[in-house]
Amino acid sequence: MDLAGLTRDLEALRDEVVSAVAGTQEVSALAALEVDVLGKKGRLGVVLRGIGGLPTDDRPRVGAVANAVRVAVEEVFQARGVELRAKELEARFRAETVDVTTPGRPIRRGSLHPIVETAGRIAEIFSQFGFVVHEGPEVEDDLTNFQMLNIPPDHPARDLWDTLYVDIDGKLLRTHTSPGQIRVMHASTPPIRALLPGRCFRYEAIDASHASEFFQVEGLMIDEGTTLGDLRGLLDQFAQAMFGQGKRTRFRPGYYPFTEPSVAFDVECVVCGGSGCPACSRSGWMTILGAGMVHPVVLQYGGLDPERYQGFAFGMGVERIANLRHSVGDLRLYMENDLRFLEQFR
Ligand code: 2NL
Repeated sequence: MDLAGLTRDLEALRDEVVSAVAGTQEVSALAALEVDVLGKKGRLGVVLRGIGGLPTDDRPRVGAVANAVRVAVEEVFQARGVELRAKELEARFRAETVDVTTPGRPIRRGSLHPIVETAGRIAEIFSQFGFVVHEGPEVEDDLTNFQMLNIPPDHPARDLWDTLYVDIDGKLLRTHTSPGQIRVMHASTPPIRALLPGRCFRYEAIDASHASEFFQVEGLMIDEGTTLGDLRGLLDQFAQAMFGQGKRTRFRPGYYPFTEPSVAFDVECVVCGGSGCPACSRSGWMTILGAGMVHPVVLQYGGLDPERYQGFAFGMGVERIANLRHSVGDLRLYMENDLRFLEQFR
């Protein structure tokens, strides 16, 4: 190969590479082409190895041409590289664009079960009168669930509570939250203002108004000189807060072994306002809870001196209160977890 031939080859290679570079569309293709031309075993190198066969005098001139070709080729690679990288970045930006104005996917929100919500509202009202929420165990012993509440073994009053027994140490499922109140009495000194919400259990034939599990909220207040009038005033305030200002209330005589005297507390019918309707069996009144002055024997069992302290207690079924609040007619609905029912309380 002579000087003119090599020069021609170099320039032909340059022209070919320049148009090939211009035709590349991707950074990866450009990089492959660059290795093919400028790499260690690349085509420029192959041509340059021909210089060794030239007469020594010709070598500097071909060397200069070769250098100029290398510089020109490197420049087009560099320039096309800048173009292609910019193009690919632009395409990526377009593909990865986030539309920040797209509305978010809705999150399915849960809500409180109507029984939990009602128990919470009851606790909120009594907490405004200084009552503190306590909890007791669901599995109780006979002593705390019955005997300390003045319900001795084999006493006919036991028939008021059909009990579910647990197969260990004569334990049972609490039939009311009262044993929790006994525990509070043992753990505190008066003045006591305690509120006990919780799940209770009874052996029942199930229907619209009887369940084997239900929620109760019980309250207990003990101090020196506490009277039935204090109970009446407190419950009256509760009824107004729960069912509306101006509602009339009344006490009727009742019976519980753990209170003496015992009363039923009625509120003017929330449906008819007292004129009489099917909801109140035409009486104009609805019984919302039972209450009374804590029996002296129960105070003694609770470790308190009945000569010094008096107290009252009350208990209500949360399902019953929720039924009145939401006009629900069947207690079983609270346990079926049918979303068509539950979603009405969101
Ligand atoms: C009802 C009636 C009541 C009590 C619960 C109580 C607790 C102690 C002492 C005395 Cl430690 N009494 N609790 C008193 C009267 C009524 O509940 O029908 N509940 C659903």
